[in-house]
Amino acid sequence: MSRIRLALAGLLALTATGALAEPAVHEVSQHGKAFHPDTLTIAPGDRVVLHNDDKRVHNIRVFHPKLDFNSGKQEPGEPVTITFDEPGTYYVTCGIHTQMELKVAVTP
Ligand SMILES: [Cu+2]
Repeated sequence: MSRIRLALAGLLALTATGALAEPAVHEVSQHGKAFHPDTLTIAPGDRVVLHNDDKRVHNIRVFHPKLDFNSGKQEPGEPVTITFDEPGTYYVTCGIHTQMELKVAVTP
């Protein structure tokens, strides 16, 4: 069997055992001008959904070489979804309430 065939067979086996899992969705609430929870450890490709459970507008920001994100105005009740594709440590903040911080560790 060629090397390519072996690699393909390995990939199919991984898929069959579920090792290549579907991306997970992580829910985060914003209330009291804070993220709850305020730290997450996730896998590459996972999504984080940030819910504005405050009665005020937020503005979700991520400043990172691999992810430059700006939600614009996030109204109360409005969810914002961020997909983290690349491993690394990211800090999600609010452009209005700069003391807000959510640490997201993306580890393979
Ligand atoms: Cu805010």
